[in-house]
Amino acid sequence: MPNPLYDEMFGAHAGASTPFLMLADGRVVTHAAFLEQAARVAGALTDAGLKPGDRVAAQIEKSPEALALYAACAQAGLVFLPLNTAYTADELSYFIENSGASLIVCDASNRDKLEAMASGLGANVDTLNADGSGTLMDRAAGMSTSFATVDRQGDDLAAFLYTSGTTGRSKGAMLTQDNLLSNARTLAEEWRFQADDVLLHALPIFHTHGLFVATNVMLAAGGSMIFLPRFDLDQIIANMPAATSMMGVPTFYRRLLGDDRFTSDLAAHMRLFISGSAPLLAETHVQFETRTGHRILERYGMTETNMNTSNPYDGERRAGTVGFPLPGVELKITDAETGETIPDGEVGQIEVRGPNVFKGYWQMPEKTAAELRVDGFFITGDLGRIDEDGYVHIVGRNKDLIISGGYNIYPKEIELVLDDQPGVLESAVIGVPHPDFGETVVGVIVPEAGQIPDTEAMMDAVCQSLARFKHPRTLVLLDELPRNTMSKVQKNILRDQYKDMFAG
Ligand code: MLC
Ligand code: AMP
Repeated sequence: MPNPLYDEMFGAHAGASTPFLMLADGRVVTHAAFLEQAARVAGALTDAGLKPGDRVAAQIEKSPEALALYAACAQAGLVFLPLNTAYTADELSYFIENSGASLIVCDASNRDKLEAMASGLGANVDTLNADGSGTLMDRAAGMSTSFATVDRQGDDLAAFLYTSGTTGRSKGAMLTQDNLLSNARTLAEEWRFQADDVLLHALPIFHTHGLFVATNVMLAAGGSMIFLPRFDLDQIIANMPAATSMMGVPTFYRRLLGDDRFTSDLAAHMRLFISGSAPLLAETHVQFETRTGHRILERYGMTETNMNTSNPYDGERRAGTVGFPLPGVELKITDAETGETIPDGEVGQIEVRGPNVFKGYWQMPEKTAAELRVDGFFITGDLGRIDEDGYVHIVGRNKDLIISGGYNIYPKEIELVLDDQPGVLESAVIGVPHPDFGETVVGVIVPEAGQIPDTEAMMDAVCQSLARFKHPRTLVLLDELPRNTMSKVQKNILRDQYKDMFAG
């Protein structure tokens, strides 16, 4: 019996002495060594009593061992649940409780905090540190380098990724083996990745982009990755000569353009630059081409669907568009009220269907039903149109979402914290343009009558509850929020009012 994800992405490279990960310190991890490590970790996980279908939550730094944990989960039939390293204890406790994770893997520095939380939730804790040390690897060291791969079907769950929502409650997107596999195969082919490709990988590996797009595509192609712990300009520039390709969020490309060392000579040998997770300004696209002669290939996706569209590898990569639906992916623009498809050229909500689309939200049938139609179309919450040549343009969002440096931030989560603070009548959190992050967070506070809320104390409360990237860059006080005749807060007016606050 097979395990499609493990067999095709990982098992296919068993015994291969080809390079898989090239690390900043010069070490090279071959495919074979990586898979032996993963088998040991799979042994340690099952030895601890984990059964197929159990969830393994991981809040760990990027390292080869962290990636081996993902491979080990695939091999042992466990559901991998990676978590942003910036999440606070408050945020984590929700994910762990909601997912019913049996094991939490964390950095040793967080062990005490997580153990206290885990014991109440019936989960165990193991550690895995940035340098590859920790209790998980200690136990793995005593295991065999071969592990009997657990049988799985394509429809079985491979991963949960939590995504916030407009109500402020995060939802666990259930991704199947087929979701991940179908997208990896398609993207490797569409973007012409081969075994001799070397991807410059500076993205985090706890989200779709760094894990399922970048890593899975390289696994599907049998190529290698220069695996950097984070985006650092010096490291990117130093390593680019050894790479053939790079994937990044628009902030990566804006930062590269802001550095004089990033020249056409440095980029001349590169085969491909890919951007996604947030809108790439047409201006950045043009500046990049002027500087390097390369046209960035922009694609569009999301946690629930993996990748949906891409500009063409051959043919015109059109600035300000996200290209065409990928092979096997259907995309339509619909009227938000009626759900009917509207004519090309008109703006409506983007809906997608295909093997890439997730199975639903974990234990949230109403939310699943609200976004995933019975006919399989997923309502993305993005607004777009299809131009006369078939290119998809994303023109806005039907969801109250801010994207800062490629990270999603749902205003409701921050508003709930702000509204709770003394002296606050209500708040509205908005995204405004930011030269580095694309958008950044501004909190607008309406004080209770006669009160002057302590904004410093408010920021402390936000720090306590929410990850750093969600923190408002600034809080402004206003007598009242603009509302329409239905009493709905008009955030567009606020966004317009504060749009130049951080303009570059
Ligand atoms: C870091 N900070 C951020 C931030 N990243 N604040 C807002 N938005 C962000 N994205 C905080 C830091 O904690 C720091 O806090 C301060 O801002 C300045 O940090 P920095 O040193 O400038 O940031 P840096 O560490 O360089 O990180 C920026 C970044 C990083 C853009 C490199 O955020 C990043 O790697 N983003 C990629 C996100 C991603 O992979 N998204 C994919 C989601 S999947 P302090 O305390 O120092 O002030 C998806 C689907 C799809 O969306 O289609 O792909
Ligand atoms: P996430 O929920 O983190 O997966 O983020 C997905 C969202 O990011 C999408 O719904 C879009 O709003 C946005 N997104 C991803 N890629 C692009 C892109 N190329 N252009 C514009 N928005 C994008």
